[in-house]
Order: sequence, then structure tokens, then C-alpha cells
Amino acid sequence: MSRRQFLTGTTAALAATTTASRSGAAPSPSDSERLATPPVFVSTWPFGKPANEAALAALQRGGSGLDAIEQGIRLTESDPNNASVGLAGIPNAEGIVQLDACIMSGPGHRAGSVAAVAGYAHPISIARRVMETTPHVMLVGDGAMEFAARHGFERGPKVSPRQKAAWRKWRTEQKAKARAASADNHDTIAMIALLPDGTVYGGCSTSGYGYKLAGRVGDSPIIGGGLYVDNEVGAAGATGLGENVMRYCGSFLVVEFMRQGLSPQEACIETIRRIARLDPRGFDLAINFIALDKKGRFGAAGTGTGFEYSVTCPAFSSVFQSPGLTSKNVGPVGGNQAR
Ligand code: SD4
Repeated sequence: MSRRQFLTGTTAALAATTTASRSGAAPSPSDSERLATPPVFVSTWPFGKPANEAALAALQRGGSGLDAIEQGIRLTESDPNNASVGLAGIPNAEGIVQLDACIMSGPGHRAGSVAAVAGYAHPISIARRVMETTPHVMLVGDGAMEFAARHGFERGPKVSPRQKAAWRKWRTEQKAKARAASADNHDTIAMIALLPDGTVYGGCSTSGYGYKLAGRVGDSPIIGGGLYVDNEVGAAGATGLGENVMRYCGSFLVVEFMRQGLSPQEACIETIRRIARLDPRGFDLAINFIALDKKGRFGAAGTGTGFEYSVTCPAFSSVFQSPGLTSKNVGPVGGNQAR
């Protein structure tokens, strides 16, 4: 998959740069006008494509928007060969898989979330149950696991043989810092959806970064961090190094930029530029966003070489390459101060 490099210095120019799609069936308007007729599902990474398709199928069987998000994400959680979700969750430094997930409904602005859950395969379903049966938004650790046990949730293997072997290797090597920077120790599914009736939904699920400190919670279950849904505007989700997303309320910021009139892709780019301006690391952040607005416009952006994301609607189901932002292709950090 080729990754485009961006050579211009303005957001508008970035937003107008065409990205690649794997499917000839997908539309190819300019990035700021990428459009799908709802129902449309947008999710992170290529493994989001079968998840999107499962979500669409759930909807077409008569399920609700929340059913679709839950079923789609459960597909990824059930795959022991994905990068770091559900059954493929990567252990923490103690060799234990602790999963994070959240779900949001545009109607009612409802949210549910769980973090640091060990021994359960489907944290997305537990998060939904928190939203639907408690007065709370977020349960963590022991409380979340007791809640899951009380509600009879299916238990999953504590750690897959593949991930256990990788953890043993890591522990032997004791190269935590090098691992934290590598590309193969994480991948989260964030999925956002727009239905034909104009309602918006989203969910997110991950083990988070591999070999994290026990108890570490990333951006993925944090409402406004790894996911945000606003039924007036649209939705956004994140993947990448959660610490660099949650300190900036990243997904919330993407949605707010869309509220101000930016297209989904422009909003993702603008969010990364904002973070890079404030962050001592500049664009060296390892963060990526997806976004979808109420018109069915979708987009994404990431730091560095960008990332791949999946879009599915009845007309097409494709993997797209996002723009990638570096200090070279967006101009000096601080160039957005006027905004
Ligand atoms: C985290 N954001 O826990 C997650 C990890 C991730 O792609 O998205 N990886 O920081």
C-alpha cells in the first residue's frame, strides 16, 4: 500500500489531496467531499472492513444502530489474529490482558465504558450493558469485572498463545521502550456510524498498548478521547498512542472542528495540527483519527505516514489510506495560530 506524502503547507491543500482506495467501486471525490449514502460505517485499520460489513449486516437484519456497532466490533474482538483487540489482546507488563472499550449513542447522548477488564472477550458488550443498565458511564478494574460476572458475560482466554509467546520474548529482551515505539504492539478498532434517519453511533475496543504498566488506561474507553459522538454534528474515533490523544480530548476536538464547518478530513487534520502545536513532540505522536459527519462525509488523518481506515455502506466497502502529517508537509508547528 503506497502512502502519499504531502508537500504543501496549508490545511486546505492537505484536505484536497486525494488518497488511495483499494476498491475501484468506491467513490473518489476530493478528500474534503468524500461522501457515502447512509447507512455508513467508518472504522480504523483494514480489519475494520469485515467489522463494518458485520455491522451493516446486523442493521440490515433489523438491528438498531447500537446493535450494529456492537456486532461489528464483536467480530474483531472474536478474531484471535487481529493486532490487539479482544481475543488477540496484548498482555500488559505483568503478562495479563486488560481490555478497554466504550460505546456511544447519538440519540440521548448516552455512553458506556469499561477499562482494565481481564478475562472477558467482549468488552464492547459490557460497555453497552453499563450504558443501558446503570446510571453510570464508566466502570473499571475489579468493579467492571464483577459487573460482567453478574451479567453473565462470556469469558475469554486470559491471553492467546501467540500473544503469550510474544510477551515472553519481550520480557526476556526487556526492551520496553523500543517495543512501545514499534508498530506491531497495538491496533484498536474504533467504529462510527451514520444511519439513514440521521442518527449517529460509535464504539471502540482494544487491549491498548502492549506491555503497558498494569492498570494503565488509554484513550480508547475515554469519552471524548478515543471516541466521541454528537447527534447534531457527527462522530470521531482514534487509534494510536492514547496518551497523545487523551491529553487533548482528541475525538471531541475533531467533532468540534466539524461543528465549526470543517469537513471530517479537514477536522482530523486540524486536530492533529492543534495537538502538534501544543505537544513538545511536535508531529512525532503516533496518532490517527477517523471522522464522519451528518451529511455522510467521511475522512481521516494520521501523523507520519498516516494509516488505513475502512468505510462500508450499501454501495461499497473499501479500505482508504489517510493523509499523513509531518512537520515537513504541514509547515512549521504554530502555522495554525490564526484559527
Ligand atoms: C491505547 N489508543 O490504548 C490505544 C492503542 C491503539 O492502535 O489505538 N493502538 O493507547
